[in-house]
Amino acid sequence: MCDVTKELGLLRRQRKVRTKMLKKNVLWCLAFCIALLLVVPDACFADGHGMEVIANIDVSLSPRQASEPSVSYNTTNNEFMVMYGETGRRIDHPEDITNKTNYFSFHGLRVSPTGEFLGGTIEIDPPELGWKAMVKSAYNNLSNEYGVVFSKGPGVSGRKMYGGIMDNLGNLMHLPKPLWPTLYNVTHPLIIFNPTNEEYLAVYNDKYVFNTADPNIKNAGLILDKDGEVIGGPIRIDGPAAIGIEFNPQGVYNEAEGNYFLGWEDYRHVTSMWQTTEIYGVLLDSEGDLVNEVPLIDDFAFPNNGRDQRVEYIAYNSDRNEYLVVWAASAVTTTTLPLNGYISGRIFGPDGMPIGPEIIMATTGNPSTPNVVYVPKLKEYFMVWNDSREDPTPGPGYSKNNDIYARWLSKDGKPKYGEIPISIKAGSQTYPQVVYNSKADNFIIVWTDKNAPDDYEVIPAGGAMTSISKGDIRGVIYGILDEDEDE
Ligand SMILES: [Ca+2]
Ligand SMILES: [Ca+2]
Ligand SMILES: [Ca+2]
Repeated sequence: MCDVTKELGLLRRQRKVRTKMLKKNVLWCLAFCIALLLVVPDACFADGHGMEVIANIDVSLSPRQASEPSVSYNTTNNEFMVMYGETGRRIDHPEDITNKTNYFSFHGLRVSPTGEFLGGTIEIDPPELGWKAMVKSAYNNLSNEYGVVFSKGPGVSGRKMYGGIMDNLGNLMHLPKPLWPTLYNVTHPLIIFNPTNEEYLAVYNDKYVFNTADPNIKNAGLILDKDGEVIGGPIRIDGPAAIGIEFNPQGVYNEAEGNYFLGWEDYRHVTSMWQTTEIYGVLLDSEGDLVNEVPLIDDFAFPNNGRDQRVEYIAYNSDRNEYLVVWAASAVTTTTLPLNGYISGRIFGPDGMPIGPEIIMATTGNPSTPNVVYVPKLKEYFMVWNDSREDPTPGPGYSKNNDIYARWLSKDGKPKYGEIPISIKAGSQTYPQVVYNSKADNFIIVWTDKNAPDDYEVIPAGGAMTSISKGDIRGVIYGILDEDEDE
């Protein structure tokens, strides 16, 4: 007994000494961090939360040209669904004797929270001649299925929007089919799940949908039931005062309010897409009826017609019932405005009205294509983008060396901590998409890597605005390492 008491006393003393030392070390560390922070902000924990890349994910390294990745998160199975398009010659097509023909296909891949592939590559739409672009999915948590949309047609022009339903393992339950006729060409397909009615809103750009005399590209929406059948629309996604070109609709469904909040690039003050643009938005109720249209940013009355705002993206903050809308802005003329390209954004309330001023979030290297999510656990937003800071001769929008960066934003949308390099490689890494996994508290970030030297030679294809370049789809799981796995 006596020995045990002695030992316990010794242990207690040792623990005291260790605790003292630990306290001392912690104090030293704190003092060091505070001193560093005074000199170099964000020196301690540049990423703010001690997160790091958990796994690199090579989604598609095929010799064909892969592009336009999209992701959704399956809350039931706790896994990600990544989708992307592929283009290029296919030597397995005997009729393609010269190997000089592009075949377009869409694929999917299920990815675990730690970055493992679950099953093989899913064929969403088989290799075919013609033209296909932008496959997107929305997760239906009530049926554990995905709504899938994409645009497809005989060429760059004349594409229709296709929609179908896929189960959680990647089996097509309702094969993608044309959802609506077009007199022109469908671009920017998007699908949003509405859990209130268990239906989807499929959004797209097309001409002549509502008025065959109007030559402007407009937003349109179709309401799909849970099996992918069109049960409503086409509905207008704008207000009665909206005139002019509308482009690139993005949006979310707000279950608390029972409505949709959507935004788009709006050219109501000008006559062409080469002129300065604004971002407008609408609230639609759960049936798709207009509640109100709001300017998300319209600075056309400013000197030199303000700035140009494009490629907006919307995240929903479930704690404050608010939205963060981000976009890439650039000066129309750099002679009077100091900044060239930057990413900025603004917080909006549940009524779609702005809360607080415009906030500038990233300024280095003409940043663009922002993509953002809200993280309830930390009550912050996490944003990714591409920029060309490493390009010695950057050109606006078409840099040959883009990289992927990320950063945390406060609940008010203000930049926090430092910028986080996600992929800095030779060549261009572009178009990052981020999705948050609320169960594992980590993110998947995927992008197109145009540095794909092993790709087949690109076969030139017609079309003014769309071009094909070599590409793979890569990504990372970014988060906090599981301590059990670390041991
Ligand atoms: Ca503007
Ligand atoms: Ca790069
Ligand atoms: Ca490739």
